[in-house]
Amino acid sequence: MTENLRTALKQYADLCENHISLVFDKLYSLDEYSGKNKPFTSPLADSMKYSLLAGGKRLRPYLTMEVCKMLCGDEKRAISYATALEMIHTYSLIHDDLPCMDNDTMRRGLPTNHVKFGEATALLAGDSLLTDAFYVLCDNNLSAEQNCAAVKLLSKCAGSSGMALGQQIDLSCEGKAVPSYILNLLDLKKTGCLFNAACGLGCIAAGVFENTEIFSALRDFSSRIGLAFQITDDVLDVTGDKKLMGKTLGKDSEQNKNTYVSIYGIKDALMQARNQVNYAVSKLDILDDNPSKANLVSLANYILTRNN
Ligand code: GRG
Repeated sequence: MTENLRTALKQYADLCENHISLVFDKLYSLDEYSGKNKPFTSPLADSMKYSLLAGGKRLRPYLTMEVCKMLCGDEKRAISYATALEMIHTYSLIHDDLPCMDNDTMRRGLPTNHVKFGEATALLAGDSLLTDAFYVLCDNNLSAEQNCAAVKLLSKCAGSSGMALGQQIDLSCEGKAVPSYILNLLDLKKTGCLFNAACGLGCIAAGVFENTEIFSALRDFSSRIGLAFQITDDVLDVTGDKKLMGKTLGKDSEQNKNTYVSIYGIKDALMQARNQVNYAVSKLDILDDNPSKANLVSLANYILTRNN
C-alpha cells in the first residue's frame, strides 16, 4: 500500500468514525429514550455500535469520499453518504454471520454480533443499521435532488436486485457446480453492488448524476474492483492468516461454496483478479490526473496484495 493511500484511508476512516459517533449521539440521546435520572441504555444501540466501531477497513466510505474529492474537491460533502454506506455494509456482515447464513463466530477480530448479544438482538441490530442508514444518508446540507438520487442508488444496490440477491444466489448455489457466468453474477451482486454504491454516492455528492460519462466510468471501475475484491477474498479464505483476517478461514470449502478458487484454482483466480484491476484502472482514463485519481488506482492495486 502506498504511503499516500495509507494516510488517506486513515484520515477518511477517522472522519467516518467521528460521524458515526455523532449519529449515535443524535439518534440515541433523544428525550424519549432517557429518564431524568436514569439514562436509557439499549442493548440494540450497544450491539449496533459494537459492530460499527469494530475497526473495519472502511474501504467503501473511503471510495465515496475520494471519488467526491476527485470530482469536486471537498470530500466532507460526502460524509453522510459514506457513513450510511458503512452502516449498510456492517448490517450485511452481521446478518451474514448469523447461524441461518454463514454461522460465523468471529468478525473483525472479535466475537460476532450474535455471539456477543444473542441472535435476536443481532437480527434487530442489522435491521436497524439498514433502516437508520437512510436517515443518516439524508441528514445533510446537500440538495433534495442529490438525496433522492442517493436513496434510489443505495436501496437498489443493497436490495433485492443487488447485494441481497447476490446472497440469495450464493445460498442457492451451495453444493452445486455452477458455470462461471453465474459465479460472476453472484459476486457482482453480493460484493460489487456496494462498491457500485460507494463510487456512485461519491459522484452524486459531487453533483455528478447517472447517465453521464463519468458516472458510467466509475460504475465500471467499481464493478471490476468489487469483483477483484471478492476473488482475493476467496483466495484469502484458503491462504490467509486468521489473525490478520480477523475471522474464521476455510469456510468456503467447508460449506461447499462456489468460489473463484474452487472453480479456477488459486493461481488462475489471482490472474483473473489482476485482469479485473487492470480493466478497472483503464476506466479512469477519461478523468484528468490528480492525487485522488492516483489514490483510486492505488486502492485498486492494494486489493491484489491485501492480507486482510
Ligand atoms: C438477510 C435480507 C438479508 C440480507 C443479507 C448478508 C447479506 C444480505 C449480504 C452479504 C453480503 C456479503 C457479506 C458479502 C461479502 C462481501 C465481503 C467480502 C465483505 C467483507 O468486506 P471487508 O473486507 O470488511 O471490506 P471490513 O470488515 O474490512 O469492513
